[in-house]
Amino acid sequence: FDKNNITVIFVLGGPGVGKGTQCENLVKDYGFQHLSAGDLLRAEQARPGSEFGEMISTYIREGNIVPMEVTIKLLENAMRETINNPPKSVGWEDGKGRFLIDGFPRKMDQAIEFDRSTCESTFVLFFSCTEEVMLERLMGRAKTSGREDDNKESIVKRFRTFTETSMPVVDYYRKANKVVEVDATDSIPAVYAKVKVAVDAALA
Ligand code: UP5
Ligand code: MG
Repeated sequence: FDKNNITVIFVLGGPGVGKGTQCENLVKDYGFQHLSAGDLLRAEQARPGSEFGEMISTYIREGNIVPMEVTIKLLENAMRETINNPPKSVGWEDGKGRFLIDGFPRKMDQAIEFDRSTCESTFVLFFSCTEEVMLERLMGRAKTSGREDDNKESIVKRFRTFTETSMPVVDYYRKANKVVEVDATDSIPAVYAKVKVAVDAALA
């Protein structure tokens, strides 16, 4: 596909900070196609006959980052599929398109490879709050999510991977002046109000 017609926003932040929740809001108002790397990996894991199923399951339970070849291929396939069958929503007129890539890139090798070979992001929306707040949100969601990694043991590992492996990616984009940081401690609507200001500025 033609990178010049595509707007990509990376949505980053710790486990349970609210990336998926805020992306849903943005989809409604701005017509973004929302691609969560974690959701794509979980779908691949559940796909009958997938050669990666077991491997993905182990990585996710341990809070580790799945090798980038798998994740990048899933993202590219999903992007291509959307571009070939574009939604009839704002932002998708005249062959143009816009994506929110949620929870990716979360390791330096992924960031460099995706920027080089797939597409660069317009900016990075980075949500921050304390681990205490994230833990509370994840334990709340655990009651209904059915996610294999929504348990105390996996959550602690996810926090560590985020700090050690994913924060360097945020810092890398910060140096490139691409990061818009939004404090995600407030209520969902209050956070979204700040997100809208950031996105309006970026798309202007
Ligand atoms: N909630 C949300 N916002 C709130 C607010 N402002 N106030 C009060 N409550 C709020 O939200 C979590 C919960 O909090 C929900 O119940 C929500 O209602 C509430 P959600 O929007 O789901 O948070 P999100 O940040 O999306 O949390 P998620 O658990 O999805 O983040 P992770 O980054 O941990 O998970 P992800 O699915 O991205 O990745 C999972 C795993 O996949 C990784 O650990 C890794 O093993 C693997 N992975 C890779 O290997 N490579 C990748 O590139 C990506 C993932
Ligand atoms: Mg999510």
